[in-house]
Amino acid sequence: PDQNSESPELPLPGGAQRQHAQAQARTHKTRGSTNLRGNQPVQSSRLPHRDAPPQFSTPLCPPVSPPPGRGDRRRRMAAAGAATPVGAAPRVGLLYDDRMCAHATPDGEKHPENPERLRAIRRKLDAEGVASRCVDMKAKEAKEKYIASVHTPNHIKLIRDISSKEYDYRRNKTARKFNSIYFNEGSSESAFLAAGSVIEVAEKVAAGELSSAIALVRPPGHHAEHNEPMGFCLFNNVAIAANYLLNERPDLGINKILIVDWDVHHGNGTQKMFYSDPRVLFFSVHRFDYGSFYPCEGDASHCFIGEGAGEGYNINVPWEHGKCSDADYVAAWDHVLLPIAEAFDPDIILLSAGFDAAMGDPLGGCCITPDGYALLLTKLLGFAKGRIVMALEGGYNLKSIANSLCACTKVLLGDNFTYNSPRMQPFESTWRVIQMVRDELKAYWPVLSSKLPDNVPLRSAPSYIEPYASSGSESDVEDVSELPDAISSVNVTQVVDDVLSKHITMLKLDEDNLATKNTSSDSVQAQDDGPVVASTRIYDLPFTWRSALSKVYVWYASFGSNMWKPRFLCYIEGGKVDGMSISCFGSHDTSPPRGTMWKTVPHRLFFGRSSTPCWGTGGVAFLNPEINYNDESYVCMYKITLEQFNDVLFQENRLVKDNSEDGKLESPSSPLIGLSEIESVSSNKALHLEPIKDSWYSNVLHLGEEDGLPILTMTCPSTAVAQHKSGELPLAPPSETYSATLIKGLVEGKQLDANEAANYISSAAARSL
Ligand code: Q9C
Ligand code: ZN
Repeated sequence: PDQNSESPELPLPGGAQRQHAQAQARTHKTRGSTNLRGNQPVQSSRLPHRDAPPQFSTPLCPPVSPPPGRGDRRRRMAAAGAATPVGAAPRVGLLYDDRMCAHATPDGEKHPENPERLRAIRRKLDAEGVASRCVDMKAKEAKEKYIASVHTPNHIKLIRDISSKEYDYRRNKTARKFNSIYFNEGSSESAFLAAGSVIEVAEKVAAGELSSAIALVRPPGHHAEHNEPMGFCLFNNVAIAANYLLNERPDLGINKILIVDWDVHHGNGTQKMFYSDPRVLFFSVHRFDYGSFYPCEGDASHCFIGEGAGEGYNINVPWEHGKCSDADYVAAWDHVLLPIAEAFDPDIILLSAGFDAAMGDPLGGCCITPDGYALLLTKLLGFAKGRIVMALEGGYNLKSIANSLCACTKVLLGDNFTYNSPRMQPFESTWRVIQMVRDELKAYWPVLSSKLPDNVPLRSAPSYIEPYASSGSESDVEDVSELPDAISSVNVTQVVDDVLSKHITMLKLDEDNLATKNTSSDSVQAQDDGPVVASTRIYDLPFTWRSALSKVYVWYASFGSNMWKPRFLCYIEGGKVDGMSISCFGSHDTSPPRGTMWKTVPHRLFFGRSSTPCWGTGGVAFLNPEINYNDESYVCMYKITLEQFNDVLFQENRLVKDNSEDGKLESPSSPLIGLSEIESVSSNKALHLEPIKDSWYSNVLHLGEEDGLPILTMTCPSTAVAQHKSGELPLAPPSETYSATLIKGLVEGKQLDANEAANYISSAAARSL
């Protein structure tokens, strides 16, 4: 049947999924002859065409197929020769250990990666009576020699010593040298326990003593690199366990490991550790947002497929934006992960189980439901005789992680479940991403060469990335004349095509560069740096986020000197105007605003700080981030791209540097406001930018919407307002020249006459906060 006509319908009772399981068991039994590498992907051509729907279940939305019930699963596992005897309940290891709660912020500062995460999960598993059905396990510290298979001696020494007394004075300073890392007196022990715990459960599952297992560990691991902690991760727990099985325990017969990383962030550390290792197939599905989502590295893109013997064994599914749901993940499973897993035929699956793609997560911005996680996990149980080891990575909404993990535990315990979450469609972008990934990998996994179903119902991208399409409602916009023609007909597909075609150009460029590098006489340097890694820097990130954000429009609302357009244009075009003592660098994209518009907002305007390099002595304008309906402040709004908004934000916060050596400008390599930040500022109204928390304008406010685009401004955080109130920070009237600039803005913008404008400024300067 045409699977498209099937898709909107309810689960086929016992249908596709069971077929899948049976096919699974068959192929496991029949697979015997392997070629040289033992796991050559080409094998898959002999297998049933697993990715051709409907046989391979859902073409798009989740639950065309219910997961198998208890009985089905036992039968399947028995057929596949699973450790669990027929009729016996699966033995599921559950490792929880309070000692991993010792790692916490040094001064009790709030942090999403905190000890409550483990406790919340444990409470839920207890309350649901799920924990008592599992095999209780305790943590063991990892031996250094095992950690040494993925980390440098220096790194191990740092993590071992960081909690010692000798570090008391420089612990915080050391933490600041790394990206998104904190340490306290408990960090060392927790880190060694987390790594040891995953080893412990993986060994038991590999040995068949357990059917599957869950290690509730923290700190998480998948961002940790060879020689540095990163992204809340100290040791790469999953990578250490994988190496332990492969290198230390040949007796257990684990020769091929599938690592599935469904944390919302890219598993950059894990990817690197197995990049040229064909024994480990690494699959990561994550938000990429064209390179603007943490960790903001190009190697999260789909072009990073591994190298040398490991070519084809690294798979990235990089989402283009947030709001991805069960449907998107199921599509990635059905059309990328499962067909490859089938061909790879792992001996065990290690799951980097972050739950920050869960609905309600404060960092992830996606919306996987607990049922969604259960379904994804169920689909994995068909491989490796059900030997799955889950290791916690991220996940920051306590309720979401507890519910999701509970649903997963029940799946491992063999409980029957029916998918009950609302059915959604995958995004258009999901289909495109999946196709890109398949194209990139089909040479290695022929099963991916088949055509994806067409005419599937698809959701269009979330509105915050819908580029501006001229709507005809521009009567309010004053300078429509400035609208370049080019922008009027842009659509999402266009945006993506642009990014991709440029991307392809970059690829070619880079290959050329490499070729010249390798043959030129200065290849001496390349030797010094170790082997030239052909895969690095192919994806030019600054370029990528810029080209993506250059198609997204926002209204930037100015309330200070930027209200005078010639002064604002300095941030776009560079240069300076009357009253400014230093020049602006300008934006990367120097095209003028697509529109200008005035509004008043219910926030208090005040003047604080006592001088600036640009305007000299006197306070500068801030908007109190707190809403107060008794206040009315003028804002002049410019319709600019999100790329330009970031450039303005960089300049306002002095993040652009003049690199004196070559005279080149240096600005941050990743945006402060990417698509996910637009998302979070739109729902939370304000976003205090962590990376620049000590800068003056580190707080981005969402002041509403105009023609479907967010109105954003930048001001101080509310902590600074409190300091201004207490006198810790000065309130000061603006200098003559600065206030003259604001007045010119209000007058030339036809909001007030000169007198009114002067009054507006002086009364704002005179009022107390
Ligand atoms: N704009 C894990 O989920 N965020 N780590 C930094 C910078 C760091 C997440 C934000 C997120 C790390 C294991
Ligand atoms: Zn994460």
